[in-house]
Amino acid sequence: MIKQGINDWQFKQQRDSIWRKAQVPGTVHTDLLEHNLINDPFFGEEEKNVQWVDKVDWVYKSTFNVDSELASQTCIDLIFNGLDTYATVYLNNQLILSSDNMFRTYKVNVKDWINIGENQLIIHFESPINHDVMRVISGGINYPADNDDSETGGLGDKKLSIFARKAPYHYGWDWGPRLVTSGIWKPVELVGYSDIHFDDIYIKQEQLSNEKADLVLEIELVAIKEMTGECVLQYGEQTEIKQVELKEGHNKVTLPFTVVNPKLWWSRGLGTPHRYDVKVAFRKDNETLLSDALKHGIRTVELVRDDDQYGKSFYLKLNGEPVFCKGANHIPNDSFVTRVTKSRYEHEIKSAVSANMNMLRVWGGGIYEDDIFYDLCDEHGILVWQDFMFACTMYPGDEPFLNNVEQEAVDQVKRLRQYASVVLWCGNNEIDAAWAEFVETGGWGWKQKYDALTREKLWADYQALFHDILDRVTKQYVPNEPYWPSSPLADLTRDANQHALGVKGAGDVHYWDVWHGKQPFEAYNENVGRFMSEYGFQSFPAIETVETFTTPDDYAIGSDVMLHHQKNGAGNQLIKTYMEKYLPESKDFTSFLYMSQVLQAQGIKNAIESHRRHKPYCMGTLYWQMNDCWPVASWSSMDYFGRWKALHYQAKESFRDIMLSIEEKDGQVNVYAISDVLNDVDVDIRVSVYSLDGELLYEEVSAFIIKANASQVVKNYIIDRLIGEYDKSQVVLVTELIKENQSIDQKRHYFIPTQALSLPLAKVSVARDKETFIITTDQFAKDIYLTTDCLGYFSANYFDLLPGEEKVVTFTKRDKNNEHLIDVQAVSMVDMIKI
Ligand code: BMA
Repeated sequence: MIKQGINDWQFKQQRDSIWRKAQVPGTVHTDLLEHNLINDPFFGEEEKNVQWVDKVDWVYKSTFNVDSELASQTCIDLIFNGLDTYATVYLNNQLILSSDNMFRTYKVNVKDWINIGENQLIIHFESPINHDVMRVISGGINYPADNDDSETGGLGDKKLSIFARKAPYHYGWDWGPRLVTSGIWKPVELVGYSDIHFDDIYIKQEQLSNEKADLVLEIELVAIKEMTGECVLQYGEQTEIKQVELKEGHNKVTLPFTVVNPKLWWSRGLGTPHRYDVKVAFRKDNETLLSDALKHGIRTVELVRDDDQYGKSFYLKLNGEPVFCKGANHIPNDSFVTRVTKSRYEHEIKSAVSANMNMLRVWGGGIYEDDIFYDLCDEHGILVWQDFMFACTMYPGDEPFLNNVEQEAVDQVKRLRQYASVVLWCGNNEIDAAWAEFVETGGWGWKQKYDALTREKLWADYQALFHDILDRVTKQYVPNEPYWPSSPLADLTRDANQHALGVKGAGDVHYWDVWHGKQPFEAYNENVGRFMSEYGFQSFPAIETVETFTTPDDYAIGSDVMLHHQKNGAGNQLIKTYMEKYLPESKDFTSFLYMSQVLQAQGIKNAIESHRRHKPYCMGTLYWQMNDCWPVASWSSMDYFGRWKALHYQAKESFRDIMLSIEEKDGQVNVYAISDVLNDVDVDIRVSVYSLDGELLYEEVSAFIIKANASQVVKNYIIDRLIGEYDKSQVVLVTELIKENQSIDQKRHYFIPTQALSLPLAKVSVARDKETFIITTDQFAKDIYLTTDCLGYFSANYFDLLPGEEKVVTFTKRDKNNEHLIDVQAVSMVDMIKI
């Protein structure tokens, strides 16, 4: 087999004559930016000035040489791993492909058109807007895609994102700009062969027990002519060989084998994410004609939905063990995904691991992620909830569209099923609940906008897509893995019980009554479902991030530029309203950014810990959202540059595998011990009350056995008795978990909102001891904020200290080779407020 990448590219606007150098993989926008033909769309309000880019056609061309060895192969496939989106492809003036789906892989045998020596490949990208606009203008249905920012795109209310099999968020979202890209977003390559070629390699799992794993290697291969030979599988230390007779054309070879005493793949926290090294080869007469290598994790996964006293359970069993899923929703890391380097993915997944997560949901309004992402999830034991790319609107149901989606699903499932981390396939984001077919008054008011016939059609189209096609494809290609048609969804009853309207005792829940519904943070305590797959609260990124898209003149939350980087219309007002309720008033713009992060962290702490306290009733908590695709005010815990917000540090504390959580209810505090590990653990629990001056007022240490994989109340106090004559506003409850003389968790609780605390003028000090920093304070300090001039993250940040306490923190640099000695600064909330 001979492989050759097509690398030297040029691009131009269709009607222009000047060709310019292009980057492939890439997008038109990033190429224009490279040549200074547009300003950075992330700066200021520049997004508005680049809206013309998606209304014109673009052409990419590459002139490349093919040597006689490649040209003489019997079959020469030209493989397009990702064309965004409406592309017409010519090889040496011969039309070879018309494509209309950025999520599909297209393969064309170009044997008849390839030349020895120079060849020319030309790809025309039709404007996705021009391509689809007629579908609305000519009396078609105007679909309810609320996030499609057609206004900014100059299209009034015409939502076109529905028609293109292209990342929905390109058209705008409530955290993202509208940047409708075109381009070659994945590599183009030539693959020539004259004997055989692997089309697909899959290791299917049949049976798994502690003693053995029964697996089947399934290979799809193309043979140019009939031949006999042997398939050789190297699986870890073991070798399996099968004699095969191949017919000309497409063949499927299966090779069943057994791994004795298999090492299983576990998610982070439950065990090691073991993967076997696998090599698959085809040998003929002792000569290896072809070989390929991959890694494979052995695990079973089951979505358990059993009737119980509350309704129906909803949890994953990994290798037979119930897993409490902890993590966040992932969106694409950039509006221009081709800019996302391996190191950015590594930073994201390491940040998930460092924050004690074990799951990310690849949300349906973005992209099926790059292999690097899933490979990292496999490596680090991060489970993936994988949506298909459909979100927040109804979709067409014509034959060509459905066929296109079916092929997309086949391509993506076959690509992603090899990753042990991908454990759940989900049809779409929020469409079932938004439409709410079986509850007339339910949903987001979409169905009421259409006449009876259109309504019927839209729901029938929905069912064809999410209840038939995707169900069928997953059953066929991943029969042992769960498919869930929509998130959120209560059940599959085809009646009013199906929709996740409100919090129910079945299915998964997107809980937005806090934030969109303006409910207080305390509402998180009461509104817990079986699996909380979305909930969130916004904050602003840090000033260093704001500086990248503003000038100092824009430093006001209500400035045009800051408003442009806030895509949720009600967002700023919501932040202000909640802030007035919970936190003191910030003294200036930078302080407001800080305070918004503290607010977000406090809110989401409530949610996460409430969800975890409700284990095993609730078995999953994924906040909205992990990351950003540009610098913006959003629900993310990590901004566009990967800077951890206060929430990310809080998530680390609240996601600990073994931890304490304090609940205040009806004049009492309940101290919970929550464990996500599979064995009982002996600990000491220290409960103490301190005055804010640092005086110990009460202390109690008791030994305890924390039950495996459970949540339990370990201590309970009547508040009035616990704090006695002391003033509620002057004390803090500190609980600590001690294992083998090591403090493994500490949680604090104040009996009044932060806003009502009187904050003394604390002076926080930082002392360095080689690679660690020791933080102390002369007076009570709230939400101490450590900063440095280097990219990376601290082991802890936004923590409280009493005088006399010290906190030791370390810093993980993003760039390991960076020798720079970091300088750490510390401030606390009192430095941020109006006094
Ligand atoms: C959920 C998500 C996104 C959205 C977020 C915040 O509905 O699925 O569509 O960005 O809420 O509104």
